[in-house]
Amino acid sequence: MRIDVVSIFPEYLDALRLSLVGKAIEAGTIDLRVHDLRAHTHDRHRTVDDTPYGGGPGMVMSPVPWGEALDQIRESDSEGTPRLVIPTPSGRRYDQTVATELSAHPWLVFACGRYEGIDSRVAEHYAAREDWDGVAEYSVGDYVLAGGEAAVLVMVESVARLLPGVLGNAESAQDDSFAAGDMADLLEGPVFTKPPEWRGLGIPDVLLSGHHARIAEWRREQARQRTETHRPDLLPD
Ligand code: JDN
Repeated sequence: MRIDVVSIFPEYLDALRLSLVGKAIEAGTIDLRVHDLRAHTHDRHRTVDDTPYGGGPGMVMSPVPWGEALDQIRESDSEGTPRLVIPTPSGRRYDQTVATELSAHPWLVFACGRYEGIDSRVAEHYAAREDWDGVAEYSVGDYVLAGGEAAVLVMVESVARLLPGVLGNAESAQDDSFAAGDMADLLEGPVFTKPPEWRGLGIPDVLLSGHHARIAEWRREQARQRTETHRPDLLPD
């Protein structure tokens, strides 16, 4: 999968070169290319923002450098068709279903906004371009960030771990909270490892019993209780 990210803080995306996503890059599973939006400005101050039409607080990102940056990315490969992904608090909620959808695309381009966001004509333009595979706007949660970079870290990591060969067997994506499978739609319950006693706290007897069916049933009940406490919206009435 090819992933391009455009930002005025390209160093913010350096974290993607660590750990799991970093290994996927080194293995060639992900081709990550990070671009500085300011490379597509032409004035002395490398300006990327301007005042909002209609008035109001803050500044809006100009469509001009965005158009240049995105067109240059598009022109770097005459074969594929990129999908444009824009993090924004006004987008569709990003969840595991969206991550799975994105993981099926061979080429994603993430546009990181700052300030009050990117001039809306950018999304409108690339949605109408036949040489692009559409545009999607996502919110990673009901809170407001200062820009799209942290949201892109979330989205790229959640997509990367779904790609074939990225996760080892030991850390299968199948039984995570929010993934499909036996514990579908339940949060994960508590987990334990050695030592068997730590600061006066032991391990639930059932986990030491060796009764696999009872362990599975206990875990299911713990998951249900955890979900009832933290995410009752996920349980059926
Ligand atoms: O997801 B966010 O809270 C978010 C905030 C901003 C953004 C993109 C995403 N661009 C400017 C603020």
